[in-house]
Amino acid sequence: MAPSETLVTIIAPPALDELCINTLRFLAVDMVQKANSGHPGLPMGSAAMAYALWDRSLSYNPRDPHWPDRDRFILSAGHGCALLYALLHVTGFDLPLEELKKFRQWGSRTPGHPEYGKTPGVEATTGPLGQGLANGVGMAIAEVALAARFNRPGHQIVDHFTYVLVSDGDLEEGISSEAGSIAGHEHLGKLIVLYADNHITIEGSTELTFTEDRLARFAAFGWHVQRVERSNDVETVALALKNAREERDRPSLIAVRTHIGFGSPHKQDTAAAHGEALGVEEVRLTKEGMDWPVSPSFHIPEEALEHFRRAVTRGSAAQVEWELRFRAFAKDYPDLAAEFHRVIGRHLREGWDADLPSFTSADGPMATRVASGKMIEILGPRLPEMMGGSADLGPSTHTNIDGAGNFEPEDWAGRNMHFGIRENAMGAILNGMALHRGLIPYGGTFFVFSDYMRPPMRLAAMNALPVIYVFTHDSIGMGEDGPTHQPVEQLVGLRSIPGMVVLRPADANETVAAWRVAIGRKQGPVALVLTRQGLPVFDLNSYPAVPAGVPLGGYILADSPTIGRPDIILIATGSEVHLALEGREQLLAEGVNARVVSMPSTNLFASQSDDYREEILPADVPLLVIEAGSPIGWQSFVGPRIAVIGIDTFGSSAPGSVVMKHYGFTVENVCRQAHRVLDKPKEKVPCASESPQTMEGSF
Ligand SMILES: Cc1ncc(C[n+]2csc(CCOP(=O)(O)OP(=O)(O)O)c2C)c(N)n1
Repeated sequence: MAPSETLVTIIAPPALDELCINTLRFLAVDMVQKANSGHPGLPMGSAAMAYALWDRSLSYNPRDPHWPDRDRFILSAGHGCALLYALLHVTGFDLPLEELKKFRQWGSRTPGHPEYGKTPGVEATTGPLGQGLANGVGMAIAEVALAARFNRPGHQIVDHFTYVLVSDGDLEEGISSEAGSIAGHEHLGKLIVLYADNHITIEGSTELTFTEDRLARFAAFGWHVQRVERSNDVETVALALKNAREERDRPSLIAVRTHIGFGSPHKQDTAAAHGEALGVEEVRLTKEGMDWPVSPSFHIPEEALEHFRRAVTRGSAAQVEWELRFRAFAKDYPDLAAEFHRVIGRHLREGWDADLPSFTSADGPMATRVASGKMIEILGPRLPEMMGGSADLGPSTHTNIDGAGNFEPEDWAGRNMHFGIRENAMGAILNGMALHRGLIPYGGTFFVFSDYMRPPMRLAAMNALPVIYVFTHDSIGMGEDGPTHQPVEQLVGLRSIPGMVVLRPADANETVAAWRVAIGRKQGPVALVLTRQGLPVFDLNSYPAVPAGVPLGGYILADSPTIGRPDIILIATGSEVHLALEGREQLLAEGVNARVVSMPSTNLFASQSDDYREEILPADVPLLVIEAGSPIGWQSFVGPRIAVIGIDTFGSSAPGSVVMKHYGFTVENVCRQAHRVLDKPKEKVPCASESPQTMEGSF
């Protein structure tokens, strides 16, 4: 284990540096005070190290926050966002002082935690502690992957650092170990993490809960670690940053002994500096104690502003220098340069979806996970920006791109990622890769373990990030592993995330169409929910509606137009669509005209026009939903009568077909429930169910 270096100097910060640092501190103090809400402590304590980074290391252009080769900076401790907003304002980003005065107010560009897309210069939405650190790992992975793909001898067009500022909370969260372990393993030397080691969290001292040697922990992950004893010692922080930049073989963690609420006579080094404004009197005392004018608030000394604003010329020069380098690169490698622009702009290659396979019944039975694997094999070579893998379940999730190599320290050009059994970090790393741009990231695991990566999936949806999840073993139908591995409530859980598109295809051809939707969706994540077990394949001759129907979320798979309006509509998703088709046959034989609607994505269906939805599900026709998952959520499909054959308990360990049968997923039960729906008087649909697995009622 590498010992940590402790850097101590005795140089007092020069007056200008101090002025700049205090400008950041008091802007943050005033923002929180005016809003009477927020966290002043971290900004006050970390202003000096943030200043050292932004003034001495970070390469960025306030006038073009999206310049591709800028350094990335993520404030993982998002609750300290007043510091970030202050930095963005003074350095010249499009964030006027007025916005700082509207901190945490309706419609402002200064929300309570940094939100990607809302504030120029904010690289990631942060707030859920630990996620930002793992986003940084994802960005650093994207950087080396793109460098491996595009850089050529004499042409370094991808060459930037990723910086993250973390707090105790970030490092306490388990995801920091998952992400730290991957970063160390992958030797991500251009990832540099500043740690605000202030010994305080909300409940008090870190002595309460957090006493391990953090630097030793990260050293054990393979990181280069340094300690800076005095937070206000800009030169020493700058030196530590320089050391970190020179260390190319290992990611760096720099623990800086900061003091929460620095300068506040009654709140420094206490949890009281956390989560609430200092108070008018304490603000006054703090400003007086640091020779700062008590009023007006939001004071920015001219010399400080002038110094900060040099970032604009410095940043423009850095960008121009890069553009010149890019021009030289484009001259020598025009195709590669065009390709770089294409992937950074998230444009898909012309013809990427030409001649996608159509499977026939002779190919079946085929699990949708297998069909998905075939699609990844086909799309991988067509879209070299596809990069992903699995949380140690590759052979099951079929997420490998054959011949694309493994992403590993010896070969960062490899596109098959091995995330290890680290779902939470996998999700956040995928987000970081998507935020960086230049890649289409995807990650797989068993559907039930999507619960372990729900926090980053939620953020992917919030940030409209094009991340693709490949979730297999999608229901109790996966069988023997039993209830711990059999998802029940995951479908409704994912569908309930705003902006998440969940697609549960019913066969190989729906899977092809689902992948087409997933790749084509440039704004927002897509979860593909796939079977372990083999399923029959819909011949496109018999079911021509499949390719056009899947993108609409729900469509008529089988109908009897000659018989006229259906008596009942069977809505099913995934493997249960086949059961619905069998049930329909049986019902027809019994004189009931049933329509089968395949509904691979309720989210996509819900976004169709009223007319289309009415065409598929006429309001006056009873519905029977068949889905091996929680029935919750289907109430939005309001019909005169609706019943759901679903699951409102956990699964059981047994072969999949046996479990399905015992839980009511049989033709007999489909027909029985259909008759019950039809036989009921319109107004009275009882909520009682005969078996715990079958829920029905009028929603
Ligand atoms: C995952 C998660 N859990 C809980 C919180 C609520 N929370 C906000 S800040 C914080 C802890 C603050 O302590 P620290 O991380 O050391 O920050 P500092 O005291 O330096 O401001 C907590 C628990 C959160 N933001 N994210």
